[in-house]
Amino acid sequence: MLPHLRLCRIGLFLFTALLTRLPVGLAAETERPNIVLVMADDMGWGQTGYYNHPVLKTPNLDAMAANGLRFDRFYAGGPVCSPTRATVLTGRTHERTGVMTHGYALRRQEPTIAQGLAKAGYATGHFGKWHLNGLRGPGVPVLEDDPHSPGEFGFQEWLSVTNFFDRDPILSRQGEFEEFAGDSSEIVVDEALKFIHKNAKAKKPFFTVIWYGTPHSPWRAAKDDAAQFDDLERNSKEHYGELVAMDRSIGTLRAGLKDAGIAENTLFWFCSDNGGLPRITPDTVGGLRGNKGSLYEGGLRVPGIVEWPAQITKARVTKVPACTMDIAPTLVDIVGLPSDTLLPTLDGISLKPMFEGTVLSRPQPIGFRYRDGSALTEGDYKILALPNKKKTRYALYNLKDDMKETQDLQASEPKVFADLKSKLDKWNASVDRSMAGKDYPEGRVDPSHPEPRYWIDLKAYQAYFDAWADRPEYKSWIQRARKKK
Ligand SMILES: [Ca+2]
Repeated sequence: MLPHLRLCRIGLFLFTALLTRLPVGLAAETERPNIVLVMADDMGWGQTGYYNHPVLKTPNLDAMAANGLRFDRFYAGGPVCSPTRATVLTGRTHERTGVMTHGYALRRQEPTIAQGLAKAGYATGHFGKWHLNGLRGPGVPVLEDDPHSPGEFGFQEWLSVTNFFDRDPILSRQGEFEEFAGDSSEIVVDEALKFIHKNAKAKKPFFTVIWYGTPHSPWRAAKDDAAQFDDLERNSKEHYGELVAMDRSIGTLRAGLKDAGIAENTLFWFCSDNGGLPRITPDTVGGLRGNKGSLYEGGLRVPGIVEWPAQITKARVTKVPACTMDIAPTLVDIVGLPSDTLLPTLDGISLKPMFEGTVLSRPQPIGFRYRDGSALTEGDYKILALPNKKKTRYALYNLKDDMKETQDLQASEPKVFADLKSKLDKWNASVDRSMAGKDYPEGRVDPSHPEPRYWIDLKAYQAYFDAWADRPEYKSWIQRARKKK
């Protein structure tokens, strides 16, 4: 048995402190918070100023961390992008939701937190990369009648693109295509702020989701943003330049919330969708093992910060593991949504007690699955089960002593290994049941659920080939599609 469950008992001192603060707490409880979820695309754990990155400065993320709760062990639900996006919206590990890897559509049978919040009277908006509609290839504007658009999953307003996007993108405003100029992060933040200000003025609580296209390839930064990285090779220079703009847009967003007078009771949650990229220098993952696509820490561990001045009144850093599956259950708890808002088989837990500072450890493990491999972390330990030819190769690491996962402890700590292996087996069996559709009222997966496709194969997008033939992000794809015909 692992010593993982240690709830901190609130002492008399803390209790008194809470009582004296009651009026503030009560007000915050009766006034539902605004919610802003912001996610980077491929930003690694090491790529922040607060972890002393050797070349990148992130003054705005640093300020956010210095005013909120910083997670030092925050995990993306999957080691690549669509999977993690599915976990954010459902509170479930991605294979339960049908999102096996990038470019898979989220099953329409999955209830989302956006639907729950919309039903409870929140204004809901999605801005940026979507990648839950089953389309592969560089991001194109989402079609109005796409059965897997953000609108179909609870977002009343959306300005969205199917996948990664860069400078001067075309985005889709609920099906209307609009061309923009400038850095992609700054564009989506400016548009999200219009939505935020409109709802703040109307005194309507809002749920704003901003999913950046940065620092995913292609890497094209503004000259001024990239200039400070002149010593780096081209890709790294542009990659880091994009992160400078992204961090600036975080500053714009925080200032925008303050200007609207709503920063105090807005829960602002920042994270990345998977670990950092290889072949970028300096290192993106802060020395962890593995990169995007891996179940080692470098593929899963990402920056994570929650700022919510009304509830998180004292800045804190926590080493308690948390993950993107926790986001939806936390919001259900905080807003007081009905218990059937999400499916009952969840992988995430509410982190609300953590915001209140009363939790010192996580009451249940976190599991991960990707491409025939799986992993599970509980407390300081992590077990991995990775495919090795036709067998499974296991490993056990103590992340507290060995953050880089170099010392396999399965022989020296057989009890811990056996305990975690049995928990991993049980969790894997549960995910298998969900994959087969057993969590749905119908007891099976809707047979019309699509397989991933490339957008160049869709007639609706082929109509734009002439108009888009010279755009740098689509040029080679359109040429290839025309050759195939
Ligand atoms: Ca990504």
